[in-house]
Amino acid sequence: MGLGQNLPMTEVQQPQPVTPELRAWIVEQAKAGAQPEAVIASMVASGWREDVAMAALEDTLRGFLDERAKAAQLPPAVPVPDPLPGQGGIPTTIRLPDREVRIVLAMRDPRVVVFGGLLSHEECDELIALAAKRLTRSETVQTDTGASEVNSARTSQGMFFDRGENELCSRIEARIAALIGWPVERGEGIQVLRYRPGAEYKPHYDYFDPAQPGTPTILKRGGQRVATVVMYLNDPEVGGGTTFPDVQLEVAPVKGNAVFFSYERAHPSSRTLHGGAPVVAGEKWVATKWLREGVFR
Ligand code: PD2
Ligand code: ZN
Repeated sequence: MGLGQNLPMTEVQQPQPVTPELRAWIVEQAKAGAQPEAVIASMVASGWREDVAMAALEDTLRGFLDERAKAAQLPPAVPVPDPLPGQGGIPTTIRLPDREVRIVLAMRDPRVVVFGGLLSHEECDELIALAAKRLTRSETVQTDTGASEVNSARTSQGMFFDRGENELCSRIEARIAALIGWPVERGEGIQVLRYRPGAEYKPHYDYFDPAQPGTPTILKRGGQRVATVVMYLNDPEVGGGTTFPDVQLEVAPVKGNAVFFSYERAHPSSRTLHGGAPVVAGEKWVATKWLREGVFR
């Protein structure tokens, strides 16, 4: 049976209200597995203007998904940064005020974008030199207490810069803000990690677990984390990729490159489980930037 068979008809060129019947029909198509392009094509064939059809589809499905999420007791979806907000084909490069960044890979769900040359090799070396003096065994925020603790899942050493602590951090922060369209004020300070051979970061989520008692305290400062940028500061000889087990993706740690991913819900349905694979030979250095929902002070 054709898609448009039971589609409520409308007059061409008339004002086109999105009726409850049309909404029900759109949801029915989505449940039956129809692709959005096919639904829009059916609507256009029945006399709907394409822009109106697209808006109706978007609005209806968002409402439907919000209701489903509420029923499944998922945390609310929040706006997240997106470096490639356009609907069309992806560009090969993004021109920023101070640098041209290459697009190496883009995945839609989960949203993962790999950038080539986000940092120059000199910037990587400088960041390592600044961080090296201040390394300690890595800690993670304990969401049961809100305190920072040494974590056996993370066998690296690390340190945090304050946001805007030096000219290099400010430059990198401004560049990331321009790249992903998210204000500098909504970012944490840059964290640098060093992994020696055998060190790894076991798969985890970067958002704060809403079920943990310490999370409300953590969220007072800028709200949830909504996205991560992991920047690779050197080339480990073997191992040390960033893995996304839910989608069987592994990003190679190439000096100057970076991987971005976002999570609009603080929930495993975001499919943003990720880890740092064990370093087999050589060292691995990364700088991580976490983006928050709100202003982080
Ligand atoms: O070093 C990595 O590849 C890595 C992997 C997972 C870093 C982080 N998470 C992080 O800093 O959150
Ligand atoms: Zn992480």
